[in-house]
Amino acid sequence: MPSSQLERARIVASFGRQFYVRTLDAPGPDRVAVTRGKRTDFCVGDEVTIGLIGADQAVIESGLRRRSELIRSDRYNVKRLAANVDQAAIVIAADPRFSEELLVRMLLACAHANIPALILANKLDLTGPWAAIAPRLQVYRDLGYQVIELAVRDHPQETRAALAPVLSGHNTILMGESGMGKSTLVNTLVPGAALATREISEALCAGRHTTTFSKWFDLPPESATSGAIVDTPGFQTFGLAHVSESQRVHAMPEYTELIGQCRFHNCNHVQEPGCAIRAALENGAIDPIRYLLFSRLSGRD
Ligand SMILES: Nc1nc2c(ncn2[C@@H]2O[C@H](COP(=O)(O)OP(=O)(O)OP(=O)(O)O)[C@@H](O)[C@H]2O)c(=O)[nH]1
Ligand SMILES: [Mg+2]
Ligand SMILES: [Zn+2]
Repeated sequence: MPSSQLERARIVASFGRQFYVRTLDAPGPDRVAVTRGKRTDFCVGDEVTIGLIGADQAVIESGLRRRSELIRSDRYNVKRLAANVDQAAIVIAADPRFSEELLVRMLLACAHANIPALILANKLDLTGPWAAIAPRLQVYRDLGYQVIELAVRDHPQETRAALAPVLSGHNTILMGESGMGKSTLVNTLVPGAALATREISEALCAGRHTTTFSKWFDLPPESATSGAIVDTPGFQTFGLAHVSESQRVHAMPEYTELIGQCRFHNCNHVQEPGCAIRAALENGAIDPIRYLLFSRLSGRD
């Protein structure tokens, strides 16, 4: 059944083999969409052409070229988190205490995808646990990452004001572990986001409480002059099978200027004599926790 008229659309939610699409050129209702054949490698943010079916359904005919693609992967699977985002905001918090290993992994994935990352440190109101993470935040600031401190739940106004300059004009993916406050932040920035999420959950039969699928929200004028934000489900692992050893080293800002200075060109930066990275570690120029986390990343995951 070929569709008569094709329109450009964006995938604004993806759940298994089902999608929600929003037309790009002319306003219209968001539609449930299915793909033709077996193609399922679309993800939220993808721009596609669709054929309209009735008032509220669509079929995805083809995908348009991705300008960016953020993925995580293990030996067996590649999982696309979002396409066509130009910025990542990694949400962390003191309670539950964020995993710094996952933070390192997310930052490496962003660097590999050529997507600039910033860090949103949420739950500033939890002063006790916060004291324990404050020194770690400073390490990331010293490396050049922008770290923005937020108390999203209790200070929505301040949250919008703090984020407007960084979100305006960008398509930003929110990523991080479960319970850090990503959806709370989306609900603060986008009026009606919770309701829209419930509606999509029902349409796609994806009910449940925490976030189970990714969603694209266009930002309203009160939060940013333009741009979009993508809410994603929290995760417990973040595989980097698609990032080679050498790409990982290049994605560590404190390593980049030392690359090529080790005595052996195939140095693993662990025990080899004449290792420039070990030397920097020993004289305090490299943070020991990041060194340890990085050296523990196995080549396969
Ligand atoms: N104390 C405190 N709690 C917060 C803050 N922001 C969010 N929370 C709480 O943290 C919990 C988790 O928030 P969510 O927004 O659902 O977290 P999420 O990152 O979307 O989690 P997943 O969807 O599971 O990935 C909720 O109980 C929020 O009320 C904050 O600024 N301070
Ligand atoms: Mg959520
Ligand atoms: Zn070395």
